[in-house]
Amino acid sequence: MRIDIITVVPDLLTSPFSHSIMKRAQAKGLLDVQVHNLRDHTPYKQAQVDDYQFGGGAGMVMMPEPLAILIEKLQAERKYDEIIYMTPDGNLFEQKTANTLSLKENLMIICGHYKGIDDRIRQHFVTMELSIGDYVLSGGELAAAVVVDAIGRLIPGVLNDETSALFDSYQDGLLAPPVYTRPADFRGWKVPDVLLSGDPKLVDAWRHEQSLKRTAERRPGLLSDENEG
Ligand code: 6GU
Repeated sequence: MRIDIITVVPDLLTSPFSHSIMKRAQAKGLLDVQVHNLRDHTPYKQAQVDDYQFGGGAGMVMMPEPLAILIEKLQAERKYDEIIYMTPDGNLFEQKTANTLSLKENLMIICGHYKGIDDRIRQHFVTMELSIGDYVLSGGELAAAVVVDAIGRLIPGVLNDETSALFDSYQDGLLAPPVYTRPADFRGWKVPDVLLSGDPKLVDAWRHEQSLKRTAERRPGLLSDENEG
């Protein structure tokens, strides 16, 4: 999968993809993340990419021209399955969104800054708008990093058995069970006996029961069809 990210703060997007699973996904050739500095593509003087908003009001708006130039340059190179705009008023990004997007070939992600991007770009280029939650970030970059990480680890071949996504919280609609490692007795705090039993059936049953218990306690809405809201 190839993901092109458009931003005015490319530095915010270097480290998130340079470690751990994202690093391995790229090393294996399964994921190619390209970060583009919008300022390198603006036709305006002094690398200008934003301007005052029509109608007045505080805050700058990202101008349509630099975005259109860069989007069309990329579109001329390959066909994009989705052109995603990261925005707090977008659709909530959930595991099922990540699952769907992980099967795509080419994604473009636009990170907004300031008051956001000129609405004509949203109307004429953007095909999907995503928010990562009900709070406001200074820009779309951290949200884009979250989305790319969540998608990237689901690309077939990225995770091995040990890191399998099958056991993730949310993947089956339940929260993950508690986990333990050595020592079996730490300061007198013991690991549940069943995990030391060596009986995989018992262990599976215990984990499932713990998942249900945690989900009921912490996120009861996940157990019903309705959203928790
Ligand atoms: Cl995608 N962008 C910004 N600026 N804030 C957010 C967000 C996105 N998702 C939640 N808050």
